[in-house]
Amino acid sequence: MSQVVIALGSNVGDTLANLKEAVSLLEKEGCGVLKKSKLYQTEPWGYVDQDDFLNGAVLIETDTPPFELLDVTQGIEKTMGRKKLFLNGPRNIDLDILIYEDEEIESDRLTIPHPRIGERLFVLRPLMDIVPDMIVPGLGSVKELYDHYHGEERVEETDLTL
Ligand code: PH2
Ligand code: MG
Ligand code: MG
Repeated sequence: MSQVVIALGSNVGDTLANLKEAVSLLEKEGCGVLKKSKLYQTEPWGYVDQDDFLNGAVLIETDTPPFELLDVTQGIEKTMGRKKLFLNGPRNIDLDILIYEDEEIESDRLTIPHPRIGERLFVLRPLMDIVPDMIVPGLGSVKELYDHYHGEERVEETDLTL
């Protein structure tokens, strides 16, 4: 079994229901959910003229190898009716494989670990809830990345739960 961290985001429709549905579809696909982060209301990063996101992350264990897991996450996005809009634009569901054990993969389809983990508080903050001591291959521990973060993104803890 491999341990994998997946980031979840939504800013269209019933965002909480969307994140919950995505997690339950991951479970149906054989991913065991070991930890769930708190959920955060976050300002949109990259393209600002859109609603706030609801972001979180889960730690799962799975036997599915990285590229097949990408097929799974993209299949879930498709099942949930995600439309291809534009880069960094609004979306009802986004599932990003952030960390896959100690794998370092760079291909057109998939880059692991996610190259900008350390620059995005909407990613780092949920990771601090579930895997503060995890080493992000090539980058250091989650806690180190969090301590070095010097941006000013608005990320507010909510009392919503996955
Ligand atoms: N996802 C993006 C682009 N911008 N901003 C926030 N706050 N949260 C996201 O999940 C997010 C984003 C592209 O996937
Ligand atoms: Mg994303
Ligand atoms: Mg994505």
